[in-house]
Amino acid sequence: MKFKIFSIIGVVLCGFYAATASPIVPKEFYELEPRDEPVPYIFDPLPKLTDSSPTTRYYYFELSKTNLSPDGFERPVWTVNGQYPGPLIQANKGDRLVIKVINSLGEAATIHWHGIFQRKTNWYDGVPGQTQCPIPDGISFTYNFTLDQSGTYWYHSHFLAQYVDGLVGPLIVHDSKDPYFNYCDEEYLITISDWYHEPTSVLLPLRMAPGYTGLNVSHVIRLCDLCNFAISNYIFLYIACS
Ligand SMILES: *[C@@H]1O[C@H](CO)[C@@H](O)[C@H](O)[C@H]1NC(C)=O
Ligand SMILES: *[C@@H]1O[C@H](CO)[C@@H](O)[C@H](O)[C@H]1NC(C)=O
Ligand SMILES: [Cu+2]
Repeated sequence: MKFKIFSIIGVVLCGFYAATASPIVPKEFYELEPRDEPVPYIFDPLPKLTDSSPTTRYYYFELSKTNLSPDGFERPVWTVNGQYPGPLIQANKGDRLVIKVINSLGEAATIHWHGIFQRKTNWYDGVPGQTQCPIPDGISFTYNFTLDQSGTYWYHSHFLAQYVDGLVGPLIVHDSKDPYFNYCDEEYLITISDWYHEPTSVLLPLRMAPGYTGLNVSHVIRLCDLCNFAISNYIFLYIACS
């Protein structure tokens, strides 16, 4: 039986917040299971989750600016663990995620878990100036929340326009009751976003200026062009990270 599924996550425009709250230094630093090895997931099947659930899944995110060339043009990229897009987070519905974020960017940051309900853990939603103070440079902050939903999501910085500079990654929540669970051989994940050669310190003032009529998009990569190939018995998860 052949079929195709496109789980397309709608683009939600997240505002740019530049909150100036006082730094909060956590009382204790937790030692978490490191999960910082690069996981190749573009055009590789999604690694299968074998752990029994519900469980707590620990991740370690070090934010840093790293020179990368995602389209052949080298520029500083705002990364998680030196990777763009950021490392894959995979879990099952009902699991708890504990993600220790260490900010080594040289500037403040937060991570927002896009689409996650955060019921009863609103303070881990990662929106600076609304649900938390920005994580200052050199400081860590541990997010800790449960997943009572399933689907194809992503995470991104919610501070200034850092996610346009690369601070994004996929977040997949599986469901043991997924009706397509036994119908596909593999699942593939593709993230789609605009990409610029100029940092947002240049782009953002242009975007916010009166009379803005659109950026010069001659540098935008069209990753969608890569998605136009034959598939069968695969589930493709598309995440629009813009
Ligand atoms: C995460 O939150 C749960 C529930 O409040 C708590 O029991 C656990 O200790 C927390 N873990 C960390 C590492 O903060
Ligand atoms: C847009 O960028 C390209 C490449 O740098 C340049 O050749 C072109 O003149 C720019 N167009 C405008 C309207 O600025
Ligand atoms: Cu978002």
